[in-house]
Amino acid sequence: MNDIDEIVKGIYLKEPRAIGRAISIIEDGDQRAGALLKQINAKNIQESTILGITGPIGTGKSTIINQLIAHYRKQGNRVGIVAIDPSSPVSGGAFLGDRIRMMRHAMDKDVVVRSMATRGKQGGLCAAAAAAVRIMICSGCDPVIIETVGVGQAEIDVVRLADITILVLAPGVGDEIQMMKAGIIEIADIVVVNKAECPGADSLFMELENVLHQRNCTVCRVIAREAYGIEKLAVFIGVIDKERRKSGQFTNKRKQTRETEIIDYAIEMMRDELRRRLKEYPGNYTGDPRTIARKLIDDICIAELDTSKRNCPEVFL
Ligand SMILES: Nc1nc2c(ncn2[C@@H]2O[C@H](COP(=O)(O)OP(=O)(O)O)[C@@H](O)[C@H]2O)c(=O)[nH]1
Ligand SMILES: [Mg+2]
Repeated sequence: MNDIDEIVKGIYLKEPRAIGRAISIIEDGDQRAGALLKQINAKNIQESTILGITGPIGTGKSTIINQLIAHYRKQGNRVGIVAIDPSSPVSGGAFLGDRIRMMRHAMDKDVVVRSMATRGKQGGLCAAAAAAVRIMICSGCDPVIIETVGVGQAEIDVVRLADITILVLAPGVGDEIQMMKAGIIEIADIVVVNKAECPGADSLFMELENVLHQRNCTVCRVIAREAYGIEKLAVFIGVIDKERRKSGQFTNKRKQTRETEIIDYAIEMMRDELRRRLKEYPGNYTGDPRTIARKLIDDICIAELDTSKRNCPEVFL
């Protein structure tokens, strides 16, 4: 048995080391990644729900996640967490803080935590995060929670992997208006006003209700530190999940995510191939760029007919 088989077996047996190694193989772009991903095909992939939790740093995302973990563990569910670390020098401390807070569940084998850095991985982050989610689902996690700071395109892309997106805001923390501009608020299914005991929470709540009342988006008040509002939040999540599964919206969204992923992969593969071919292109690319582009693509298509075997990673949810 080669070690990929060993790792795959370990994932299904819920072995933390196998799960950790598998995610590293994907994250590092190890050449065994393709072989590994081919074997990660959980039949239950549609049964697990993926939650995206996003919002500015310091609003209480990690605290809420800890409370949600406790909630789902009480129900007997195994929980996965993929924390996307913005890896700026400033957030180094915040990231460490996350780990410490997660320690509450550190001894629990049915809580799988993995953080991933965004640094230098804009393109590949989404694929790696998707793979990590999938590996966790294969190991029996439901739900899998993705935590990300909702800034930048990379993070928005990651949030799109989620079936249900929760935006966490808090009075006096972060720039809410900026979040709205960033479009994160557009994709939120639930907006949480955390730190509800703090001054400014009520006006933030009302402002959000005003902005969001035309949209089918729930706003709820939470005091994560005291677990206040967590049960209610979990009920909202459960209701949305149930409704979407019943209406077919759940499957549709997964299909859309899958399509986007396939296209991203195809473009990535094309880009490398085009660069390579362009280097070998005779002349100085004089003439109409569009015509040259067409010719390059036609050449690839002709070459493709001759090669049946292509290395094609599969990271589908
Ligand atoms: N006052 C108050 N502080 C909170 C609450 N929830 C979390 N915090 C604090 O807010 C800070 C940031 O929380 P954290 O969960 O790390 O936020 P994240 O950066 O969004 O993950 C921490 O010091 C928490 O203890 C709350 O309900 N009320
Ligand atoms: Mg955090």
